[in-house]
Amino acid sequence: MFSRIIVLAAFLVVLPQPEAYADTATQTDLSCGDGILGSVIDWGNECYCKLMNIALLRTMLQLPLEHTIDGDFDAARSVHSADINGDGCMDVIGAAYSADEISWWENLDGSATSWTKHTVDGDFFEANSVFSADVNGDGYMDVLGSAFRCITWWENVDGSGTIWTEHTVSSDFSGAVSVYSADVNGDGYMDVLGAFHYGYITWWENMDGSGTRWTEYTIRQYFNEGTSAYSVYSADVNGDGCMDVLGAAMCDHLITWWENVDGSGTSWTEHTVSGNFGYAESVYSADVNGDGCMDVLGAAMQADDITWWDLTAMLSE
Ligand SMILES: [Ca+2]
Ligand SMILES: [Ca+2]
Ligand SMILES: [Ca+2]
Ligand SMILES: [Ca+2]
Repeated sequence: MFSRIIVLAAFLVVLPQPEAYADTATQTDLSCGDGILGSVIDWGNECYCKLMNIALLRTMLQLPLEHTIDGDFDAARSVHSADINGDGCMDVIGAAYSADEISWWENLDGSATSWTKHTVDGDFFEANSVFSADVNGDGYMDVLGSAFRCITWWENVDGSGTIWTEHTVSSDFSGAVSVYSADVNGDGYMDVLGAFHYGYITWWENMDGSGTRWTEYTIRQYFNEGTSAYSVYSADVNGDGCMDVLGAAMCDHLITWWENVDGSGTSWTEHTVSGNFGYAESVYSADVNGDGCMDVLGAAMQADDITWWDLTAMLSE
């Protein structure tokens, strides 16, 4: 805060000063509107400066700016971003648990300040996770969602994001809590992954690329505490060109990755990243330290931890 005050004081001093001005050290109110360019002329409880200078000041001071996209998305549970309508502007997708809803908000001019809401599905019971990928490979971004009883994707029929056709990937399991999409077996078709509260980490092969025929493969069935899997992600963790899978198992306090042994997605070797990560709720992977190798990140609900693990070091052990 002290450094911000120094920057603010320096800015006020270098401004053109048409007339004698007040002591800037005592100026405290910069929230007023349009007026005379420059610093204060008549000192009092008001200041005078153009709005453009207020904007510049905000940039210089790096004030955090919060933008609410939707303030009435009942029990919002999951958020993701992708260019849903292909206009070059990144949009936002969300899942609302109590509203039973999957929706996306169109970023109208690309500035992320003006949004139009489009509902993908308003009757998706207990929606809890959302993601976006071009599931059927037609060039249009589709939307994936998990709800308590199913894993589903919605086809963006004409690329506008206003006409959606629902395709169920799985309705066999209760307790789906996380959905993701990647080409797990490297055949060029986007596949779907899911984590189920009752202990499953599963992926479904997109058999012909259309996203209408799926074959299920269970990567891990039941953790020690049973009701456990909470998050799933996919990346080539060990850099061998084959997509691997990561999972967080809450009740086992476990962050795990499964090595896709031959790239087919049918043979997996389990590697524990951490077995003591208090109520592991979320897992992710990225090259955090820039050494060219993928690392693992996790969020632990009970331990209040956000952690990353240097997988390069772990793999070399
Ligand atoms: Ca867009
Ligand atoms: Ca598509
Ligand atoms: Ca595939
Ligand atoms: Ca790999």
